Amino acid sequence: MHFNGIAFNASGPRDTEPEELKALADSRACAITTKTATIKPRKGNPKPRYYDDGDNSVNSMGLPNPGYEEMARRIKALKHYSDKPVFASFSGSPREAAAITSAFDEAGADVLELNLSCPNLGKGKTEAESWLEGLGAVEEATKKSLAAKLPCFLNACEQELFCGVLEQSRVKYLVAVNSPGGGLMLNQKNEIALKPLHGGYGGKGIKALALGNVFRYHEYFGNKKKIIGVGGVFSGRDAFEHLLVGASLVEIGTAYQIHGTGIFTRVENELKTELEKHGFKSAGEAIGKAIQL
Ligand code: RRO
Repeated sequence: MHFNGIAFNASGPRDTEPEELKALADSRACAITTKTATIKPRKGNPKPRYYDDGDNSVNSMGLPNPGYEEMARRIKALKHYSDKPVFASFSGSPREAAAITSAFDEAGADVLELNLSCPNLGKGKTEAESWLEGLGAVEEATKKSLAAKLPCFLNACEQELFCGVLEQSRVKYLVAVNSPGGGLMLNQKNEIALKPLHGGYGGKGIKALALGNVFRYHEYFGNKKKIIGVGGVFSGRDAFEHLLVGASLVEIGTAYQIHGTGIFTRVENELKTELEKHGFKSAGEAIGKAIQL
């Protein structure tokens, strides 16, 4: 699989409708992630369900999506239009996950991305056992590369428990991190910005947590897994920091929602300058090169 760059979109913002996927294909994004799909179509939560202040966001989308059968048709059309790698995100019980995996595999998706870390579902499945089951079902359903969209861990013990599960699986891409749940923002009118009150928190404020998670995965797995850093990437410097702690690719969520596809051009251009400034000949050379005091 070839990535013509290091930055692409995180699952969630502007990646459901055919015209949004086409815009990603036409952009500098080096791959395309599709919105997490479920077995049945979902309307999602009541609006307002997204809010940002230019730096940070909260969302309580509630997994709105057209269902996996329609998403498979959109992935197929996207693969006819573009040769960029497509990461097809999905969520569900092990049985549902297996059915969705087969459909997305057949539609031409390059990487099957299991999302069991949505902060806005009643039972946010962040237990290691549910991952074991889900990954097992997905592994049986496809021979293609697998990715896991991981929750934002706040402590090392819990993250290491998951590392044990991931070690037993053939997941190749660790996508870290999903939005930590329980965020709340107020708008300028002093209103709680989201109808469901709380939501997943994204943007500049989670960069430190994302870097912390990426660093631990890199310490644990070295080169055995590829880490995709997600959280607070607005600039080339942010992407560079993700590389330094161990990511080999980065995904952009809140900044893509706010700035549109131009963010990928900006991050790639600024990263080039940043790498040169610090004496790295390529992005690959910078991976895991953070200096420890
Ligand atoms: O749709 C959502 O509410 C959502 C999902 Br599936 C997710 O994985 N992460 C997020 O912040 N929102």
